[in-house]
Amino acid sequence: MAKELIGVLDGKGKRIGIVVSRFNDLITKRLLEGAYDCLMRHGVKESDITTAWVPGSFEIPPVAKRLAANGKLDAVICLGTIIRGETPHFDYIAGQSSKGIGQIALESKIPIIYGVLTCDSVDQAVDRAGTKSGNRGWQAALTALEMANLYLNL
Ligand code: INI
Repeated sequence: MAKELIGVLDGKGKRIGIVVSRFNDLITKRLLEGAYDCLMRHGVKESDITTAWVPGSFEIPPVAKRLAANGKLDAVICLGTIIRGETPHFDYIAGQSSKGIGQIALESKIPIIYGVLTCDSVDQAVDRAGTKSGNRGWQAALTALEMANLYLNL
Protein backbone atom coordinates (compact mmCIF):
# COMPACT_ATOMS: atom_id res chain seq x y z
CA MET A 1 0.00 0.00 0.00
CA ALA A 2 1.23 3.49 -0.80
CA LYS A 3 2.55 5.55 2.10
CA GLU A 4 0.93 8.95 2.50
CA LEU A 5 2.33 11.67 4.73
CA ILE A 6 0.10 14.40 6.05
CA GLY A 7 0.63 16.89 8.88
CA VAL A 8 -2.12 16.93 11.48
CA LEU A 9 -3.60 20.25 12.57
CA ASP A 10 -2.52 19.96 16.19
CA GLY A 11 -0.55 22.63 18.02
CA LYS A 12 -0.04 20.85 21.33
CA GLY A 13 3.55 21.34 22.50
CA LYS A 14 4.47 23.39 19.44
CA ARG A 15 6.70 26.48 19.77
CA ILE A 16 5.99 29.05 17.09
CA GLY A 17 7.89 32.16 15.98
CA ILE A 18 6.13 35.03 14.23
CA VAL A 19 7.85 37.88 12.38
CA VAL A 20 5.45 40.74 11.74
CA SER A 21 6.00 44.06 10.02
CA ARG A 22 4.93 47.41 11.54
CA PHE A 23 4.44 48.96 8.09
CA ASN A 24 0.67 49.06 7.45
CA ASP A 25 0.12 47.92 11.02
CA LEU A 26 -3.59 48.67 10.78
CA ILE A 27 -3.61 45.46 8.72
CA THR A 28 -0.68 43.49 10.16
CA LYS A 29 -2.09 43.75 13.71
CA ARG A 30 -5.23 42.00 12.42
CA LEU A 31 -3.12 39.31 10.73
CA LEU A 32 -1.24 38.79 13.99
CA GLU A 33 -4.48 38.52 15.98
CA GLY A 34 -5.72 35.93 13.47
CA ALA A 35 -2.50 33.94 13.82
CA TYR A 36 -2.67 33.96 17.65
CA ASP A 37 -6.34 32.93 17.54
CA CYS A 38 -5.64 29.99 15.22
CA LEU A 39 -2.57 28.80 17.14
CA MET A 40 -4.26 28.87 20.53
CA ARG A 41 -7.48 27.26 19.26
CA HIS A 42 -5.28 24.39 18.05
CA GLY A 43 -3.54 23.91 21.39
CA VAL A 44 -0.45 26.14 21.22
CA LYS A 45 0.29 27.75 24.60
CA GLU A 46 0.47 31.56 24.48
CA SER A 47 3.84 31.39 26.27
CA ASP A 48 5.16 29.21 23.41
CA ILE A 49 4.62 31.97 20.83
CA THR A 50 7.52 34.37 20.20
CA THR A 51 6.72 37.46 18.14
CA ALA A 52 9.36 39.74 16.59
CA TRP A 53 8.24 43.11 15.18
CA VAL A 54 10.24 44.51 12.26
CA PRO A 55 9.94 47.92 10.52
CA GLY A 56 8.78 46.67 7.12
CA SER A 57 8.37 43.55 4.98
CA PHE A 58 11.89 44.02 3.61
CA GLU A 59 13.23 43.28 7.11
CA ILE A 60 11.22 40.04 7.56
CA PRO A 61 13.64 37.54 5.91
CA PRO A 62 16.79 38.22 7.99
CA VAL A 63 14.83 38.07 11.24
CA ALA A 64 12.94 34.93 10.19
CA LYS A 65 16.29 33.34 9.32
CA ARG A 66 17.73 34.06 12.78
CA LEU A 67 14.60 32.85 14.57
CA ALA A 68 14.59 29.65 12.53
CA ALA A 69 18.24 29.00 13.33
CA ASN A 70 17.88 29.33 17.11
CA GLY A 71 16.79 25.69 17.45
CA LYS A 72 13.95 26.52 19.85
CA LEU A 73 11.01 26.70 17.43
CA ASP A 74 8.88 24.31 15.34
CA ALA A 75 7.84 26.85 12.68
CA VAL A 76 8.17 30.54 11.80
CA ILE A 77 5.27 32.55 10.36
CA CYS A 78 6.04 35.71 8.35
CA LEU A 79 3.34 38.40 8.36
CA GLY A 80 3.42 41.65 6.41
CA THR A 81 1.35 43.85 4.13
CA ILE A 82 2.70 45.50 1.00
CA ILE A 83 0.35 47.87 -0.81
CA ARG A 84 1.02 49.08 -4.36
CA GLY A 85 1.77 52.79 -4.71
CA GLU A 86 2.53 54.98 -7.72
CA THR A 87 6.20 54.01 -8.04
CA PRO A 88 8.02 50.69 -8.62
CA HIS A 89 8.87 50.56 -4.88
CA PHE A 90 6.14 47.93 -4.29
CA ASP A 91 7.77 45.56 -6.77
CA TYR A 92 11.19 45.81 -5.14
CA ILE A 93 9.91 45.30 -1.59
CA ALA A 94 7.46 42.53 -2.56
CA GLY A 95 10.08 40.76 -4.69
CA GLN A 96 12.84 40.88 -2.09
CA SER A 97 10.53 39.89 0.74
CA SER A 98 9.02 36.87 -1.04
CA LYS A 99 12.36 35.76 -2.52
CA GLY A 100 14.05 36.04 0.88
CA ILE A 101 11.32 34.13 2.70
CA GLY A 102 11.34 31.44 -0.02
CA GLN A 103 15.10 31.07 0.24
CA ILE A 104 14.97 30.66 4.01
CA ALA A 105 12.14 28.14 3.70
CA LEU A 106 14.39 26.00 1.48
CA GLU A 107 17.39 26.27 3.80
CA SER A 108 15.74 25.91 7.22
CA LYS A 109 15.14 22.73 9.16
CA ILE A 110 11.72 24.03 10.21
CA PRO A 111 8.89 25.34 8.02
CA ILE A 112 8.82 29.05 7.22
CA ILE A 113 5.35 30.24 6.29
CA TYR A 114 4.58 33.08 3.88
CA GLY A 115 1.80 35.30 5.23
CA VAL A 116 2.66 38.54 3.46
CA LEU A 117 -0.20 40.30 1.68
CA THR A 118 0.65 41.97 -1.64
CA CYS A 119 -2.32 44.14 -2.58
CA ASP A 120 -3.27 46.79 -5.10
CA SER A 121 -5.27 48.77 -2.54
CA VAL A 122 -5.98 49.16 1.17
CA ASP A 123 -9.46 47.72 0.51
CA GLN A 124 -7.93 44.50 -0.83
CA ALA A 125 -5.75 44.26 2.27
CA VAL A 126 -8.71 44.84 4.62
CA ASP A 127 -10.63 42.09 2.79
CA ARG A 128 -7.84 39.64 3.64
CA ALA A 129 -7.30 40.72 7.23
CA GLY A 130 -10.43 39.46 8.89
CA THR A 131 -13.29 40.61 6.66
CA LYS A 132 -14.58 39.47 3.23
CA SER A 133 -11.80 37.06 2.34
CA GLY A 134 -11.02 35.65 5.78
CA ASN A 135 -7.84 36.31 7.70
CA ARG A 136 -4.57 35.38 6.00
CA GLY A 137 -2.81 35.43 9.36
CA TRP A 138 -5.16 32.73 10.63
CA GLN A 139 -4.56 30.69 7.45
CA ALA A 140 -0.79 31.12 7.69
CA ALA A 141 -0.90 29.84 11.28
CA LEU A 142 -2.89 26.76 10.26
CA THR A 143 -0.35 26.09 7.51
CA ALA A 144 2.45 26.40 10.08
CA LEU A 145 0.89 23.70 12.28
CA GLU A 146 0.29 21.33 9.36
CA MET A 147 3.84 21.79 8.08
CA ALA A 148 5.45 21.51 11.53
CA ASN A 149 3.71 18.15 12.04
CA LEU A 150 4.53 17.01 8.48
CA TYR A 151 8.23 17.78 9.02
CA LEU A 152 8.23 15.34 11.97
CA ASN A 153 7.70 12.54 9.41
CA LEU A 154 10.23 13.60 6.77
N1 INI B 1 7.03 47.85 3.74
C1 INI B 1 5.91 47.12 3.86
O1 INI B 1 5.87 46.16 4.64
N2 INI B 1 4.82 47.40 3.09
C2 INI B 1 4.81 48.42 2.20
O2 INI B 1 3.76 48.63 1.54
C3 INI B 1 5.99 49.22 2.06
N3 INI B 1 6.01 50.31 1.12
O3 INI B 1 5.06 50.49 0.37
O4 INI B 1 6.97 51.07 1.07
C4 INI B 1 7.09 48.90 2.88
N4 INI B 1 8.23 49.64 2.80
C5 INI B 1 9.25 49.63 3.83
C6 INI B 1 10.28 48.53 3.62
O5 INI B 1 9.72 47.26 3.90
C7 INI B 1 11.50 48.73 4.53
O6 INI B 1 11.11 48.73 5.87
C8 INI B 1 12.29 50.01 4.23
O7 INI B 1 12.60 50.13 2.86
C9 INI B 1 13.61 50.04 5.06
O8 INI B 1 14.48 48.96 4.66
